[in-house]
Amino acid sequence: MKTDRSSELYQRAIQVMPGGVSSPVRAFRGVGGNPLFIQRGEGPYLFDADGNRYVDYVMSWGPLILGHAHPAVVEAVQQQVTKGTSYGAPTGLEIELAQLVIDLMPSVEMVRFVNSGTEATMSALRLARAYTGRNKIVKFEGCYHGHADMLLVQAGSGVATLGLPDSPGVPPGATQDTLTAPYNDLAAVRALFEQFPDEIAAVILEPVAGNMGVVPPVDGYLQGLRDLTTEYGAVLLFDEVMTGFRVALGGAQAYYGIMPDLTAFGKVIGGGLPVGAYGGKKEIMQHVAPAGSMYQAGTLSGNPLAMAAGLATLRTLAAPGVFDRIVAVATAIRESMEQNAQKASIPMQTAQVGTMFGMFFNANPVANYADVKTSNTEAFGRYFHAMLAQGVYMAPSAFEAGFSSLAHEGEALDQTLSALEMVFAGF
Ligand code: KE4
Repeated sequence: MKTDRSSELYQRAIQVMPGGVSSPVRAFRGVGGNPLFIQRGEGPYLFDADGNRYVDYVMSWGPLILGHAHPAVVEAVQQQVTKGTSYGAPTGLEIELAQLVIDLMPSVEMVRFVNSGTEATMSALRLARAYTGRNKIVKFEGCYHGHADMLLVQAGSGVATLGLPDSPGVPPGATQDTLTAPYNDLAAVRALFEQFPDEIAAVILEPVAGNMGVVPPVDGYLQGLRDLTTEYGAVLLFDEVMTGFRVALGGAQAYYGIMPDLTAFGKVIGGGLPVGAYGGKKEIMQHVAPAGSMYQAGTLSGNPLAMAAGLATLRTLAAPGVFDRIVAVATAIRESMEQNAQKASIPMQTAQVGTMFGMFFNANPVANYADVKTSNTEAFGRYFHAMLAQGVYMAPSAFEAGFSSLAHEGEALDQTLSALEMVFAGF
């Protein structure tokens, strides 16, 4: 691929933006080389500044479950923008999207909109602390919940990709109440509750971990966390920013049949525009200002453009048969990875839950962050660039997930399966 224009843009970008990007994981640090600069997206494709076309499985890190520039989303945003971009006052659009989230998500009775997944988890944890009157929180090694100070502890995603020992600038006071445990280890969580029986406000987790690669919960794990948090009076908080509307239409809570007390949302809920949300039991949500006294606010929260994009996305996604078609794409890719790796005797673990998928260059099963770190990230870098050379854009990090969309059926999927066959045969 000729990428001279991307290289020129990168040289300019690093002069005016740290690392030349607006978010670290976009910088290719985990796979080597410089990032491609994108001019447009269309259906399953990204087109870079040099005019190269790629089948895209990053999908803006999850939001674009219908593909790039889906007509329903474009139409909704075009209609809305002619009425202005933001009012700073309530709109009917927020009611409609809140009701749709409540209809789709089994545990959610009330919703507050924010502008990102970070805001959603940060606000939901403040609410859990306000509701319980407790300060400690439990998170899991390798899970990433956005960049709020208290959560930048043994985090996944870009923190893992860059191999950061957590982050400078986070004062000890911000993380002194953040307890961590290995993912998929119930005994470790029980031990924390036995050590701090009436101090833990919430347990927050990705119900399917997607920021250390894809690591599903082992049987009984989510139910065990539900039982422990109920026993000790702590809030069970599902961070469904990535899994929401993606592992199932009703998220991981529908897929596994576990009811959290609070849920954080992002990504798909905004259809590619900046939307986050948190929601759950009315009894808890009523503590949020101005109904209650737990303060949280946002100039652009519930923005009408973003609401319109989210509504168009979820309504299209909820139509009969649509979600299953998107799952079928992810299944075809995961199966192809397994078959081609086996044919080429490449040690590989794959994972897939609904429309998100991942793989590790690892001969052994992967159930937590310590296992993930025994994977071959050098091989992942070679795989990433070999796929890119075949015109397939996977996540530029071994600690991320792949995302299928409604647009990937047909030619784009065929190109992907051929690329996987070629790359693994020549690995
Ligand atoms: P945002 O603040 O980036 O909208 O959401 C934070 C977040 C919270 N919870 C989960 C489970 C998430 O996956 C994320 C964001 N994910 C990363 C990468 N998987 C977004 C990409 C980026 O950081 O640029």
